[in-house]
Amino acid sequence: MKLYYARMAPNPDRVRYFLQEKGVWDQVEKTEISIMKNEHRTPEYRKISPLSHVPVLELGEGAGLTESRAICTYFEGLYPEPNLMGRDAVERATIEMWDRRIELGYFMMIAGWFRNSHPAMAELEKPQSAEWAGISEGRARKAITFFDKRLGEAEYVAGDRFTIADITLHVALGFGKIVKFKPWEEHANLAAWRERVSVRPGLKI
Ligand SMILES: N[C@@H](CCC(=O)N[C@@H](CS)C(=O)NCC(=O)O)C(=O)O
Repeated sequence: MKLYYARMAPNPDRVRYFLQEKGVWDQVEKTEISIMKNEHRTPEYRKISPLSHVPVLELGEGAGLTESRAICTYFEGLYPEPNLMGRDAVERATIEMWDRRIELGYFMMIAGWFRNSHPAMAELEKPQSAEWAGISEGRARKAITFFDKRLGEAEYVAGDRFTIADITLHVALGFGKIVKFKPWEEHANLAAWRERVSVRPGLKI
């Protein structure tokens, strides 16, 4: 088993924080891929990641996982404690619902905003679309008010304990800094939650 990951990239970071929370990040064999050097687009790498994405968890004999959440699900199975994805049917479904709301409703909007507006992405995002960037920005700003409200009702994103949904939000907020979006400066519930989670040893950079 080998994890292909990149530094300072949100999807690989989601897996890294997950494994740090599990306390097993240092035990997993890893290969670092540089996106800026286009190492994820070589024919060799495409054999394990047909979409040229990081992260990838290579499982041997041609099998591999190329979605960050699927990689987390695999590690949750290998290392069940501390539990980050739910203990019973209702909790698993609730955590997945919140995690996907963050991923699809916020994280992806930050990605669309960043990739379509930042000069550093011109090479990777062809064509860049200023209109798409603007729409994504608007949706990200709207979505975060929903999550701020949620965090006024619950201590953590999916309820009363820390889960993968908090990791996804933590990653997405960090990602937003690249477009200078720091919504915790204007949303008090988000700010209080951020204080709570960012001191966790598993979420350190
Ligand atoms: N849905 C995938 C997305 C993976 C993804 O887009 N990774 C980015 C890094 S954060 C990437 O590989 N980008 C390279 C590119 O766009 O060329 C996941 O959750 O792992």
